Amino acid sequence: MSIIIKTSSDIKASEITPKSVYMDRRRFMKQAFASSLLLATDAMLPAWAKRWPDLEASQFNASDKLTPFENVTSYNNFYELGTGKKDPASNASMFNPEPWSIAVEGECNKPGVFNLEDFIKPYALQEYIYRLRCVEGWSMVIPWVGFSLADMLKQFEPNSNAKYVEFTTLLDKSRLPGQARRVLNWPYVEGLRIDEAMNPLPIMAVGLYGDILPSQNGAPIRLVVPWKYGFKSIKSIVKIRFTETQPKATWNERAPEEYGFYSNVNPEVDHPRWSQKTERRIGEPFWKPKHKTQMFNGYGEQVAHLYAGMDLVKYF
Ligand SMILES: Nc1nc2c(c(=O)[nH]1)N[C@H]1C(S)=C(S)[C@@H](COP(=O)(O)O)O[C@H]1N2
Ligand SMILES: [Mo]
Repeated sequence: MSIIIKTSSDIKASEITPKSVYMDRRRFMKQAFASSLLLATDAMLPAWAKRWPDLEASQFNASDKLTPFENVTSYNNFYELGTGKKDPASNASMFNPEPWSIAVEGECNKPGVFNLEDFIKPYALQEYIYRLRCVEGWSMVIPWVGFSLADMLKQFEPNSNAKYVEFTTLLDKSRLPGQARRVLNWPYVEGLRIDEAMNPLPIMAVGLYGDILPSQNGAPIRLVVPWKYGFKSIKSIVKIRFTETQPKATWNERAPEEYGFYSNVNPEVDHPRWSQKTERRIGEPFWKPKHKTQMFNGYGEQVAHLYAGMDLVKYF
């Protein structure tokens, strides 16, 4: 198995999208964001969205070639904005992620409701280059902007009853029109065991490619859990709840025989409809060979201990 954990300084310069492209993108996106809010100027963007010219690289970065921005933002699963892969991008302008607040509830000493800016303020944002591996058999390599989920959760002082963390997406048909159709039980809910959530890998992402998250990728704030299938990385989060019992995760509830609660990337355990042995890298030409899917998406060193003694065929 190849080692994928590298710092970004180990990555060949040719493999990285040049910073100038980031910065152009950033300018473009700011304009797009501002115009979607009917704001005229850059100066009116929220303060948290202005401070990412030179992000420090995470120590867990994957060494794969980045998936182009165009693919990352036009091939999406976000059923609240439509079930087709191109729907979330074409419907993105319907979803205005301003204003935004996040409620933290449940088994903790310091619950509260926070506006997005206050919620993000305590954390140093970093760039995390993580593969997102969808259970459907495709993957992308995305330079996220975010901060450690564990650092964030600790601020709220979970108590000893906090065995799990539950995350909930915004429920609002007027902003997420896909919720008018009952393709899933809305709102979208996901969950992690508390020790998984406290691992240093998962992040709360507020951006990609050096800028704020486009709506289709889960604006303004989402989870990214790099050793699990994509559907665990819940988008557009409005509620975080510490619970004693296992959260009723949307896809797990919908079809438990297809989508397990754990959903760790595992090439040995196939989904009933899709092999998990290989993955098609979005944005690569069709004639390029598929990539071998790695156990825990390559992060075994960081996370295998969480499942010591567990039957990963039963607890898939
Ligand atoms: N709220 C919400 N979160 C979601 C989804 C969704 O439909 N709704 N789709 C999931 C799935 S199946 C995947 S593969 C990833 C896709 O993230 P991306 O579009 O940023 O690549 O988001 C996940 N998070
Ligand atoms: Mo997915």
